Amino acid sequence: MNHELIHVRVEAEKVGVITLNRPKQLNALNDQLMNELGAALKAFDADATIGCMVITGSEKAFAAGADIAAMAGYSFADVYRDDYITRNWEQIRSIRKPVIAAVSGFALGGGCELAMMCDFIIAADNARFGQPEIKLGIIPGAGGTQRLPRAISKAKAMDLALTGRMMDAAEAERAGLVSRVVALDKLMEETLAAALMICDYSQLATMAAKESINRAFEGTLSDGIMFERRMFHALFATADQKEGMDAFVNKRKAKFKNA
Ligand code: DAK
Repeated sequence: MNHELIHVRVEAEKVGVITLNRPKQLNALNDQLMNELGAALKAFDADATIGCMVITGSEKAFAAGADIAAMAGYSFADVYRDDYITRNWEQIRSIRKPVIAAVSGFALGGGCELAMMCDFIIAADNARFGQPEIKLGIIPGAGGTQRLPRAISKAKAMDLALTGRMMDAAEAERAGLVSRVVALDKLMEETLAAALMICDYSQLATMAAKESINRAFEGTLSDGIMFERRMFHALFATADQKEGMDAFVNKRKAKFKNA
């Protein structure tokens, strides 16, 4: 597959790594980049050898938001008629395997929203998160007003979205937006170690865990618990459950077959 605005590679034959690559624009997200990202994620999701994906950017910017220059001239009629950027921003939501965001530098506006669409965020100590759209006379448009309060509380989400200020990595970790903060020069090493760990588990179980946790954000607690219970029961129909428990009982390392 040919990509111009992203780099795509496979690590250790099982982790799909996508690097956003518009360095001059701090990885500002335009239509082409989002199309390429969606296509690469879907290709990895369909590839049985891939167990986990990583999206990352540059040291200076994960992504500084949607491309403001590309958006500036649009009218309401343009964006409403064309369902502006919705069609290719939502593709990540259909990905079933785990996706980790490895964030260094700026993750602003759509960049912060893209990171939040991933399953979890590992941040470098220079990462800075924010929803500065208010400074442009708009509001977050790719889920920021919905995912941010769920991730970090209403108070902090309001603070970020209404003042447009940035939050550093330490604050983001305290607030629960990122799962861990690591030194900048260790970001990919730590993220790949997490991804490889995930790849070694049963894909059936990792997908079920992802699907179940995502349910927590979609419906009621009792529906979520019931969904989890059924997924839990269903995993007893897999060879991987037999393998995992047999390996534990016999004090050996499990070898999962995704079956
Ligand atoms: N778009 C386009 N270009 C950008 C950009 C962006 N978001 N961010 C930076 N750049 C460009 C700059 O224009 C500059 O280009 P040149 O002047 O060199 O040609 C280059 O990147 C370097 O930027 P700076 O010179 O400004 O670098 P600094 O280190 O001084 O500052 C900064 C870095 C990140 C603080 C600053 O660039 C900045 O404030 N950038 C804008 C951040 C921002 O406002 N982001 C939110 C954009 S609105 C939706 C989906 C998504 C969205 C909405 C709807 N749907 C699904 C419906 C998302 C909206 C947004 O993200």
